[in-house]
Amino acid sequence: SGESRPHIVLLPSAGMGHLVPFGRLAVALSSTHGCDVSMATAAPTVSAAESRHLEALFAAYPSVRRLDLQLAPLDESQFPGADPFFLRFESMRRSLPSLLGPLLAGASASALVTDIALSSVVIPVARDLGLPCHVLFTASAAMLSFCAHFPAYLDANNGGGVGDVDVPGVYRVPKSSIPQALHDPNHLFTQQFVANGRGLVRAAGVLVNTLDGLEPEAVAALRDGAVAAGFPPVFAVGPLCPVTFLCEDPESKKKDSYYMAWLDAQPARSVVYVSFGSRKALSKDQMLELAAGLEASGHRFLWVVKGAVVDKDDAEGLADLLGGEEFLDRVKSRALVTKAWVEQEAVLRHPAVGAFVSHCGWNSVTEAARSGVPVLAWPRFGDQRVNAGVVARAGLGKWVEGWSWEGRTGW
Ligand code: BUP
Repeated sequence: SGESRPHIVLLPSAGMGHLVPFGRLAVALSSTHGCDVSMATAAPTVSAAESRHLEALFAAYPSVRRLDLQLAPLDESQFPGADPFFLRFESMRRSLPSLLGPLLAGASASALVTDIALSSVVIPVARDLGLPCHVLFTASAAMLSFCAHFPAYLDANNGGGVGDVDVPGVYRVPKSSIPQALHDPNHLFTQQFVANGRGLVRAAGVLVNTLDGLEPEAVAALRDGAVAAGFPPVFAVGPLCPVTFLCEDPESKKKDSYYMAWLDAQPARSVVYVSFGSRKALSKDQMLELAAGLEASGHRFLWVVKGAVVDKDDAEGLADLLGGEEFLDRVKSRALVTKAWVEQEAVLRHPAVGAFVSHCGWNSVTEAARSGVPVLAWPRFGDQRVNAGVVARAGLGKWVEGWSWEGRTGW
């Protein structure tokens, strides 16, 4: 690479919802925009899916360099019951101030792009090192506007409980759509989220994986300072282009993408693809109820089942998760149910897929938008209800707000 190529160092946090867009940005900067690119990652990753994704990325794109972060151990007993991905955010946030200087001194970086989850600790360090620091916001612009405004809302609210939040220039985020953790000011995620929201104004710019046409109000309000005065430039860089390597479960690779072969055998637009993301598992009761609903629908379906929060802990067999072999037997002529990782973006582009029942993780929404598959939004946690609002407003699909995750038996 020539001396004049800028060298961009990327700092993703944890979880596939964060890593996937960082991988896409790395490949775009390196292959399309003529930049040298390094990505800093910490091993072992929280999930096996992340490790496989990173290995496939670095193997397929050797021009993207890997920088290893040696994180200091975190005393997890301080955070009983915390989500393992939030714990990784925290250990990165605590380690990065001392790790970044030495890491970047050897890397002759021109600029940094940090994940939003790390941004309030990375931006000040970058500033001390004289490096411009951009933030990659991996969720929607609607969520970015909420994140930028929420600290001011809390300040004005003076310790009162969190209710509906009017994001200036954007719209009202009803109390029911606010990520559950944010109702508790002492929650680890709330402390990270508020610090990151406050710190955003000091970034050199914010990249968001959306496009103006999808979220015109939020992008405009961020850019014209309605959400937060002095907000840095906002670049709607989405939907980030999927990279073309395959990152499948080794088991499914052996079977040569059995799910793509299965899709090949189905009529055009006849299959409902069902996935609720990589971060949280459904409860057993929810799974049984969903199975009953899918069966009763009479449609063909491809359902990706998750049995645990972190895939490494997901030992239970499919039949056990679904209460026995009977359901699988009854639907096998028109359904494929799998616990393995599928290449979702390729699934959504397959002509047999006609609809996507989705939790509305933001990457899933952008992939559906890119492939033109309508979404039936069934959000569960975190930013998903805000994203489902974008789906409904932008006409990407439907959100039946009355559908909850509480069942007849009150689980
Ligand atoms: Br599960 C699964 N295959 O089997 P989201 C997910 N994905 O390719 P999440 C697969 O992981 P956060 C699978 O295409 C998307 O790019 C999917 O990100 C891919 O949701 C990514 O949609 C998942 O944002 O993360 O996992 O809930 O909570 O961080 O949004």
